[in-house]
Amino acid sequence: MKRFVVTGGAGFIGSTLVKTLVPHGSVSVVDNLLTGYERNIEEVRSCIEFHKADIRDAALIAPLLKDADTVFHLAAIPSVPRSITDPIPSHEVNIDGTFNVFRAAAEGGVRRVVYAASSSAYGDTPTLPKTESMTPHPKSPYAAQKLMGEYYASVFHSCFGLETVSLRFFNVYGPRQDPSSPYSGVLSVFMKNLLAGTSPTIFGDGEQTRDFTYVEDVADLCVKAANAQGVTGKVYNAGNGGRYSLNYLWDLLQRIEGVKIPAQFGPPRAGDVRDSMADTTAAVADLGHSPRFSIEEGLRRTLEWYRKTN
Ligand code: UD2
Repeated sequence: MKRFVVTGGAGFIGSTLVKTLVPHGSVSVVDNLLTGYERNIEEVRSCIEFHKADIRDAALIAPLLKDADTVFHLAAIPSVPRSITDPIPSHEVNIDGTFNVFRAAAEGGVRRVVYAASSSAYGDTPTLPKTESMTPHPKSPYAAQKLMGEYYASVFHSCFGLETVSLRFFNVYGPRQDPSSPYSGVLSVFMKNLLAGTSPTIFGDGEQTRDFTYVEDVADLCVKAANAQGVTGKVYNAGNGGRYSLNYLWDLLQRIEGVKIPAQFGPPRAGDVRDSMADTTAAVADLGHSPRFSIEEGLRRTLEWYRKTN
């Protein structure tokens, strides 16, 4: 039986991946519960191992990763604004912690590491869609940290023979995304406002666009990246290949719910990228990426989940 380790497995994306992996092998979750919750993995708790551990602690995590078939490295302190207001923890987790994970994997005989990189690496390069061959232009500490993780993935492959694949996640949304922090992803905040009948605050004019990707499509792609041949040391976009503005999505959500709640507008956020959209050609060709969820379907499922759990 294959053994999988998911760092950040109690988080929003990680917990979805854990559920996807459970039928395929034994799954260990490594999470410090900083932004994750045990309730996210409650459904599968009896068939997984859970380790409350911080990836900044190299000695603690090394034995947990040892001899795994695949380590999915999703543990991170996400958020562009959080990395600006509080840059030290995000640096320590996203760079030092990531180094610890690659090192533990290389020394512990792990076959492959799938690394959760970020579309933020592209920055504001004017060309759309973003292709993996473009020169990165990180605009925030978070973007720089996630890019450094890609470089480490590539170097651990070339220097230490560790199989690695980096997936640049593009604005993932879906059930279990936590809307309660000032750094929460925008769609989770929109859902919370919609159900409470309150106005969201849109930073800037709302015409910025994102390639919103449903969480199950991302989890499926992680599994494909673990198994694909001829892809190690490489970086792939894990997006949908579309883009929607915040104004459009807030309108769409109001139409789905049959309500009218005007948004409020605030100043643009430091470090924000204007437009983001993935070229998925390489992920489709090399990894077999085939996203299943349209934005309407993804939003409906997500909204249903927030309604049920409210
Ligand atoms: C970045 C990355 C994404 C992922 C994520 C992790 C880009 C293009 N994307 O997402 O791939 O790594 O970081 O955190 O860099 N906003 C509002 N109101 C709110 C909250 C957000 O208007 O209440 C705006 C925000 O200013 C931004 C957009 O919504 O323009 C998306 O923000 P986000 O925090 O959901 O995600 P983003 O794009 O920083």
